Amino acid sequence: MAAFGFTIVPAGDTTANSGHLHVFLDRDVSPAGATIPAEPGFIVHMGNGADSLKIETVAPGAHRLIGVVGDAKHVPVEPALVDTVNFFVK
Ligand SMILES: [Cu+2]
Repeated sequence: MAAFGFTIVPAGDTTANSGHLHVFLDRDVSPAGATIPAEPGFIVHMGNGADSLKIETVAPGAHRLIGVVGDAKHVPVEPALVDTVNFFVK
């Protein structure tokens, strides 16, 4: 994932216009204004400031992956920075 006009930083960093990435795999995005939950393999906090993630436990079939930027406290930034990819695993 890439961000433009926004800086990807580790969780806890309160620099303006920054945040860290979250991945929702086959899960709906959690409500705006609320802390993003964690669910291993399905809702992942990339709290180390990474911009890529490897998930090796995805079952064959159709999937939806949603990337969400959260702030230092794991709450989605506003306005929301979200993107969705649908993909198929053979
Ligand atoms: Cu987080």
